[in-house]
Amino acid sequence: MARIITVAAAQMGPIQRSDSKASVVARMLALMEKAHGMGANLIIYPELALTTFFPRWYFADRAEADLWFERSMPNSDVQPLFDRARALQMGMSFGYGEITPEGRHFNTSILVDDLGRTVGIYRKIHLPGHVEHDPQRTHQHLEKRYFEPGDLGFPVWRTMGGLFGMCICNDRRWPETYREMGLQGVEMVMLGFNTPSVNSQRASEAIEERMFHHRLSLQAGAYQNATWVVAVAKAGMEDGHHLMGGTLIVDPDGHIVAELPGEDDGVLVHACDLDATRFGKQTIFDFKRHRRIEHYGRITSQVGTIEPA
Ligand code: CDT
Repeated sequence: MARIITVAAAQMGPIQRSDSKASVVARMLALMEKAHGMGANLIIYPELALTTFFPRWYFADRAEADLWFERSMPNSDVQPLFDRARALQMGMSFGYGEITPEGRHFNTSILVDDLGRTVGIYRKIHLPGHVEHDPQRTHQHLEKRYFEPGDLGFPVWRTMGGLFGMCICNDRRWPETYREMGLQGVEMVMLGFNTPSVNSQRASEAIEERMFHHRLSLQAGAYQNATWVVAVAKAGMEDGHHLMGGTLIVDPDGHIVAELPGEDDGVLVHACDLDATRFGKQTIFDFKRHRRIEHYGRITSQVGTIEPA
């Protein structure tokens, strides 16, 4: 029997720096209602879904950026989302800036099940960009300034009838991300992203090329680990900077089965059969039979490239 989860990838248009959190939550609630009307039982929102992509702003005093972070989750600002998702019996995932009671900062996503229980959080591991203001770039990308690398690894949770994992934006470009989850049998990888449509260090790398790398990474990760991948954009012109769209769903054979056009708030719904992961996991990517870990030592013992003499 098929194990169907009907997933809604809830793309968000731009969030300006001046937008209130209440207005953002109202937009997320509208997307949730739409997703419910389309039969979804799991809704996935983007990375840093509650705010503008604030790592593009340089604050000499890092503490000034703390206003973009959440000190607890849920909290009164987002409680309406949790309440409505639970009433609709819809699972939910979204990204936010997390500040812990000890004052640590992470780029985080939460997963809540269809009964309103927090299943777990994931903290972004691959942080792109730089620490200090860089005048050579056309725009700043200061994730390394405002966040610590995640400290929770890549967990996979058994919930809502399947095996679910999360990653965030730049993580999707790294094969290790998917393989860590693949080795735990993941059946659906959920991720949100904020991707500038131009490379800040190479103007010739524009949206077509960026979209190509986006799809390439997601499709390879899905195929090589026989898993569904759901990728959700925050898109459009945000505070004068353009973020690309590209919200899409990839099946466990690596095919894009649904893709949302445009850069506005919108919902992409697809019925995903988690049993469609079985064939790949039992044949060409049956890790137990085929992996040769005696030859993979560099992957965990070495960070950068070391060329032969
Ligand atoms: N949010 C995020 O991780 N964005 C990056 C931009 C890379 S350019 C510094 C991405 O990989 O899409």
